[in-house]
Amino acid sequence: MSVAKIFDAVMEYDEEEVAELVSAELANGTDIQVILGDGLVSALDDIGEKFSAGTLFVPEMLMAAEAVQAGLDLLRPLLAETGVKPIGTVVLGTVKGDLHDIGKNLVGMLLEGAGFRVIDLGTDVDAEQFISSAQENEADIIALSGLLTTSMPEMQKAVASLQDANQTRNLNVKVMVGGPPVHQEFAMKIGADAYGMDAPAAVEQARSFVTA
Ligand code: B1M
Repeated sequence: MSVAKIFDAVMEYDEEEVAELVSAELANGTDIQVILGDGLVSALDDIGEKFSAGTLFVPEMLMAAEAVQAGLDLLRPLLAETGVKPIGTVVLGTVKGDLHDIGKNLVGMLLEGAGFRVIDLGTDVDAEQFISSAQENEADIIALSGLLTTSMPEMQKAVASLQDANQTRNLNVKVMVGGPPVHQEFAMKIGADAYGMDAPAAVEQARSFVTA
């Protein structure tokens, strides 16, 4: 038995096997951080690299994310119990008027896998909801997802409101945007702090904000 088997089970998209192996490692007394880091997260990093290189695609990335989620479901309560500190808090949602959530969920799963606390506000989220939640949860980052062309002006509004809130409501929150109609130039134009081309890139950006 070893965490390498968990890594392999994620790479084989085998949700049940991941859950069984994680339970067995926990029963063996293996450190949770080792299960998380060497078993689950490193597999997702590998999947992310393959996705970015174009050697595997969204369905495989989703299956891998679901397999990791099966393991995370078992670890999450234990992580909370042992008081392992999250590396940061991200408020995540799909912007107002947009109901697509598969990509957002994937971003959320990878962020959780990387050790972030994720407050997922769901879909059709307006600027004030993002800001209030960031304030309540002392978030480090707001992450805006959008799939429709009409989501772009909504993102612009949300970023402008957040910049205003950073000045007037004593917030210090970074904002990143992502989704198919969005690109780096647009992100910079609307004043976002970062653009995540895909879910692994969103994790990298989020990591850079909390380690800077
Ligand atoms: Co919709 N839809 N849809 N749809 N839909 C698209 C987006 C569309 C491109 C299809 C098309 O016409 N070819 C088109 C948008 C056109 C446009 O505006 N440019 C479209 C349309 C028009 C619509 C409706 C208007 C259709 C209608 O009713 N007439 C309607 C709108 C509803 C609304 O939102 N108000 C609608 C509805 C739906 C369904 C409900 C049926 C369903 C969504 C189900 C759900 O999400 N639970 C749906 C689907 C499934 C799609 C497609 C087929 C697939 C989207 C998806 O989940 N991709 C889509 C066409 C397509 O993309 N091929 C389409 C997989 C997902 C993993 O990728 O979300 O891109 P994605 O996420 C990626 C990256 O973008 C990135 O990371 C993820 C992983 O790498 N990313 C981030 C995403 N968010 C990020 C945030 C970040 C960083 C990275 O940081 C903050």
